[in-house]
Amino acid sequence: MADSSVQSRIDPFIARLTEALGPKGVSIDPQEIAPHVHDWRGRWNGSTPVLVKPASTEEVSKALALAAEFGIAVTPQGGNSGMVNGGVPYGEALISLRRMNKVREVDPLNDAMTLEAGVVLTQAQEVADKAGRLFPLSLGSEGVATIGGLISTNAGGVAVLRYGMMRDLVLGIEAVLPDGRIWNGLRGLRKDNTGYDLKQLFIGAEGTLGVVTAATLKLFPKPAVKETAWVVVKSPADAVELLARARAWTGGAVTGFELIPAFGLGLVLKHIPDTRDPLPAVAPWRVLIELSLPRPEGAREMMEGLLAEAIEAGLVGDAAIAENIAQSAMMWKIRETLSPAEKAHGKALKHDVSVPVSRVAEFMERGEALVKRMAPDGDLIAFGHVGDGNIHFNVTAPQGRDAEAYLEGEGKAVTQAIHDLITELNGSISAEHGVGKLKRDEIARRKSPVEMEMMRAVKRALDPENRMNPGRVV
Ligand code: 2HG
Ligand code: ZN
Repeated sequence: MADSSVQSRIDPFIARLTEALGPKGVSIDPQEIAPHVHDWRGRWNGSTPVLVKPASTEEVSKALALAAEFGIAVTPQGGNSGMVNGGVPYGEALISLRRMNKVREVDPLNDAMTLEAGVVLTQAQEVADKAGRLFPLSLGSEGVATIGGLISTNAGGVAVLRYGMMRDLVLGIEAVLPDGRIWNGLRGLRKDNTGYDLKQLFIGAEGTLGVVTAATLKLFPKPAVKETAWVVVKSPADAVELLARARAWTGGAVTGFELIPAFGLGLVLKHIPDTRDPLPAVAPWRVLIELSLPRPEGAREMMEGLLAEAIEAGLVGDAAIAENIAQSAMMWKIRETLSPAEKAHGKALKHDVSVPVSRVAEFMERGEALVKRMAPDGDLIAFGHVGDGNIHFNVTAPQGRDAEAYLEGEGKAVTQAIHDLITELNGSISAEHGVGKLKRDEIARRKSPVEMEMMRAVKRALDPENRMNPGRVV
């Protein structure tokens, strides 16, 4: 985007955009643009000549058709809460979908709702709730993350164990192709075997194939009651064993099962206001368990029985069951603020990895030994979705060192060693957060040539000019 021929096309492009979308739909105001061109963790700073703010699918279509006409590359953006440098523009025109925030339809009998891309996740949860249903996706940034971004990154979060990733929650999508054509694939069908499932291509594509403008999402019965427990365990191996027992004991009612290290808990208590340890203990790990049940009767007894049996079996040292919503909210707050607490502690090498659940314990043991050897002065903060085999295995730069230099320099060898271990264990080096610019080279190195060639073929077929979020994913 830096070459002068692009520069000369930008001004007429912006003029035509403004004609097509009106002044509300286009901004070149540096102040308005500023929050869109760096990420929330402050690691990446980009730039854009223009912020496009369409209010409808037709406006997205017009904007992309003009971008095609003028040969301008485009970066789509939702809530800008991504983790892999996927939504920050580097000279591309930036399309923010936030003004597209309408609820198009709620269909309780079909357990479905159709929302525009800019609807924020907490709003989506509320829409479902008002209809007497549950939209189960739940994650730390739910107050800012948008449906379009969550689809484009195939978001995960803390309920994947029971309800799956975003990919599993989408029945249909509407998307605008790089040339401006609109594809209305908003089908609310559970069964549709009419060829390739094209919506799945756009889910997790990080805006590299087109712009997702709306989606039909699955709804679920609203649980009548949730039981939350804070459980002290001595090892990830015991946590995994506890999960298997919890699932069997409750007949599949486990909706949350999150691993929290004592060190991370300490960071939360230190950096996040109004937090309190639910059950002070010396053991190195905690597990947050949530059960969701259709009826209150017997719910508490179910959790108590599970924990009593696990204590008896030596898997659990101690446990506290939340007595009320405030207590369970505190437990969840600790879990959800691990990431910001880690950020307050210092910049970290982020490893969003997964292995089969049966290999989590081995990964944790070998990974910990590796960090002790290669980064003895860094802090390991390993936490997260143990029930999905997905651990955020983060390592901070050693105290007193220039963190950025470490992350860009010798820290890279630590990442390589962790990724080698993950590869050996048949895992993924990006379980949840996606690829972006951050892991683009890494997936190209680690996926087989045939897999990369299929991905590139899809990209070429839909975006032959490579104008959609170029330099991300493939
Ligand atoms: C979480 O599970 C998020 O809290 C963020 O995916 C993880 O900061 C991280 O590494
Ligand atoms: Zn996560």
